Amino acid sequence: MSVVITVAPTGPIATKTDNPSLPTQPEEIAAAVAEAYAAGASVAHIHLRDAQDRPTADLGIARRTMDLIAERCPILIQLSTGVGLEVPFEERAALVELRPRMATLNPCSMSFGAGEFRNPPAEVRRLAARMRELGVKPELEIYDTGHLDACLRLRDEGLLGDEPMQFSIVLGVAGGMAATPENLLTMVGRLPEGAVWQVIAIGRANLRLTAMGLALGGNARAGLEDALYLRKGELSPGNLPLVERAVRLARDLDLPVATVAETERLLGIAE
Ligand code: KMH
Ligand code: ZN
Repeated sequence: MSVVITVAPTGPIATKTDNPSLPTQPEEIAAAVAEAYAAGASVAHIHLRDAQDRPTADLGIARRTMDLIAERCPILIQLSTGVGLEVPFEERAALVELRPRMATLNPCSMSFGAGEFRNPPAEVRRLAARMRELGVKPELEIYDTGHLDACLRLRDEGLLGDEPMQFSIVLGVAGGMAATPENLLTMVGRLPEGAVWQVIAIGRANLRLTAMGLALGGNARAGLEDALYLRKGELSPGNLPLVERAVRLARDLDLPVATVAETERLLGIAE
């Protein structure tokens, strides 16, 4: 079975002060994604920033970024509807109207570092239903065991569209599960039959838990959204070294890296 590599070039929190190589503007993000595609990534998880580098759900910026990426490579675009903690849910949800191939769906509210990540149940259900209508595949972001149960309820209500369910097991956000091997094993053991999944391990545990995820049959995500450092004390000089490392890990485990067409088939989104 091939492994899907997702690049996550920019998240909602870090700034160029944290890592000067962080791409924030549409051209920078598109360039980083194109390099990651050439290295083996078949999915790009996209957060947007405004001209002041603040997280935004501005539809013009999103459209321009999607266009710039599409001009450069055929990678599958997954827009983040997480966007940023200060952005209202309705603005975040409107991003799916651009019909990216995929978008994230965060099922529950939670503390998130020093802030609050608001995902009220009624709004989550509305967004899930709209994504199903538009044919936008959800990537379900689960930061705790109860988040998985919330996703199973959405599935049981028929709100998630076609199988397979696609999960990101997020470990290491202050407010969610800690980034430990035990937590990863617990979550993987509870996933429904046939689910597609990857680990998002934030910060220092990123490399080890990404490797563990691959060994357990998961996909992998790499990029500055999840890890600003290549190793202790060494800032990553861009997204490419992180993506190349994930590709290398997969190949060293004798796991072929999925092309875009293979990824579409694995996720059930072939056109
Ligand atoms: N930033 C990660 C902790 C999203 O964008 O919707 C989770 C994430 C969620 O990638
Ligand atoms: Zn994200």
